[in-house]
Amino acid sequence: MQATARAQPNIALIKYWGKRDTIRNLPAVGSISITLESLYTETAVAFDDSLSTDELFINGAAAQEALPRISRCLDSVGGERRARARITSETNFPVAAGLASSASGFAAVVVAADAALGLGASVDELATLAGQASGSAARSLYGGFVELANLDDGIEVATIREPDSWPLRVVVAITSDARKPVGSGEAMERSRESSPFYGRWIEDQAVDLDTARSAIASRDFSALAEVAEHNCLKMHLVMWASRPPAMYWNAATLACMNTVRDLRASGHAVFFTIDAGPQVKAVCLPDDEAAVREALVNTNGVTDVRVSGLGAGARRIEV
Ligand code: 2P0
Repeated sequence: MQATARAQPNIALIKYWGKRDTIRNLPAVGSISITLESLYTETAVAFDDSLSTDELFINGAAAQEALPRISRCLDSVGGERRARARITSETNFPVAAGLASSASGFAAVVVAADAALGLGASVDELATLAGQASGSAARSLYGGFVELANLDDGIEVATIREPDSWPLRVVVAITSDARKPVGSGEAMERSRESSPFYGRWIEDQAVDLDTARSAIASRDFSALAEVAEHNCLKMHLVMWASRPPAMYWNAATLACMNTVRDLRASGHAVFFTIDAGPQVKAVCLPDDEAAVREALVNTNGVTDVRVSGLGAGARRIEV
């Protein structure tokens, strides 16, 4: 009745922003991401008939606020009549600060709960359950380059390129470890309801997905760089034009974007992407990693830099 899973966050290159069904948490658009290797969440789930409520600990502290979503996610795996559970989660990076902790968190929970209950659900089934809890979590069930496609009645997630066959590197510049001012779920709904650019964002996504898929298939770094930065900036402008606006950047976020553009102008293969938080993820070729890391460490306002390759999907681990 107990199991532990490890999952890594993923970084979307073509972003998920907006929901078409808030009850089932279905995304309004498809997305393409890369699963990281060296940032991770490890989650133990222990079902225990003697517990009267679920209990959640994140990095050693009781996390009451996050419990209702985790409990609903466990219900979706084990049914509402399941035993209550003690969930213990450890991450090696800041939580809820735009580093996709909900993606690795929910991916780890569904894998650990399925294993603890001995259910043997398929990876596809677990991705759907993780996606109901948090849209981006569905992608962390898979490794390498991952596409989440919208079906008429759900989602389909798959690895479209293995990590070893195009080993990009990601340099994450951390500019703040404060919790985000507004959760991404709420900010997405604001965008849908009030951003004048939302309709255009949804319409254009298929073209960006096609461009990125081709660039990944042919390992065309500059084509991927161009479409990923464009898609990222477009998503943020949808948020900025919402009422009230959702703005996740700080001054250091902009400084990092300039650092990345300067690096590219001087011949380095690197592009940036930014999610619902102020951190900047610089994606580069292995030969450019040292220069990118050095430049970001020396950018004003950067408090920490983490480097990662591309990694595997969520899986059970023995502890
Ligand atoms: C993404 N983000 O594709 C986009 C880009 C943030 C910006 O998915 O409401 O935590 O739980 O389904 O997955 C963050 O939102 O949203 C996210 P919910 P989630 O990675």
